[in-house]
Amino acid sequence: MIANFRWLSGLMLLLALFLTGCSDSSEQSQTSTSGADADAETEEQETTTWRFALEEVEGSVQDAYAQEFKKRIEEQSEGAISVEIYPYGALGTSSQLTELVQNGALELAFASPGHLASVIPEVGIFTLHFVLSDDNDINKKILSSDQVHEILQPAYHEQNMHLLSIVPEGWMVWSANKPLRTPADFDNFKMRTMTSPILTAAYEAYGANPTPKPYSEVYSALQLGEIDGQVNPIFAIEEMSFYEEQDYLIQAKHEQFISTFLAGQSWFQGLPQEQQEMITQVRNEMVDWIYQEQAEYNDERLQIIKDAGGTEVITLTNEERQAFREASQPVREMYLENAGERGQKLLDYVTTQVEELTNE
Ligand code: 6CS
Repeated sequence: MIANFRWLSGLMLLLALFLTGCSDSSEQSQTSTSGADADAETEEQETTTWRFALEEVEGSVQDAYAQEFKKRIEEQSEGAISVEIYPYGALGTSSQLTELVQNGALELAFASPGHLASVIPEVGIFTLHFVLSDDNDINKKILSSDQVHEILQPAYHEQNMHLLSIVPEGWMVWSANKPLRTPADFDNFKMRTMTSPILTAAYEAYGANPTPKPYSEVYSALQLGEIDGQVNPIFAIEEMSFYEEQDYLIQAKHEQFISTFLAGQSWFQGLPQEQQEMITQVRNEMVDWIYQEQAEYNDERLQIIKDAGGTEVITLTNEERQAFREASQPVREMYLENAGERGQKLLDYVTTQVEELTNE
């Protein structure tokens, strides 16, 4: 777990980020002198650093994405750009990372709708249950489409952020201290959720008692019995050791965990055209890559949990899922109240596409 001292060092790092401001090393070396020092500095001046913060620890799906992005950008820029990755715990909570990007203290970050919908209600669509397809090939086509990006982009721009990619991280799985097979099983169940109100409404619809908390507090809340369960993709349940504190994992395929990869809008707009194009090209080329990679991560980690023993894995039948599907429908109204016309357009587009692509 992320110990307090890591948060303290994170705070110090944050302070340093604010004090140094833009990461372009040329800005920091204006007092160059002569000789070998000057040569070394000239070399240093040619490298620009892009800081990329994650909501997850090393070894996670976000880390895999960031490492691959870093490799591709550094290769394509032939060393002119260096991508520095800050895993979860180095800087702050998801909401704090979003603020850092908005303020220009960070260039790149992940921001998951489960937290981000508090700032951009439109992305709350990705926390609604049973909206996306059961088939991830269909979800890939929809989520990487220009249409979805074009609907969402103005909402990101209004918050001084630029949406780069919508990244899947696997099916959400409930971990619990009892089997959860019907909405009635959720009655008063203390379910830890991410912090957006749209997400908490999704669990209120089942009769649960949603308990929003930052990611870093989930393990101790389970240990102390402050919550009865939580929901995350399998890879996260394994790497954050949540399964050690829970007796059941329930696969309802009710929601795909989606994150969004974003940049500061002012920063992105200020980049030279060729660098903007390089980012767009790399993110396009990584769509197939991340869908495959996350599936492998989740399969491997499920096996680790099964091998460890002590956790029963339950997969809901289609009939059992149907009861949750029906109970989840009223939450769409709340989403639309929050997300307005743009939310309506997005929900209409996604649901129509799911239907059309399923019937193809
Ligand atoms: O549950 C959460 O808060 C987090 N879960 C994952 C898998 N990624 C980031 C997010 O903050």
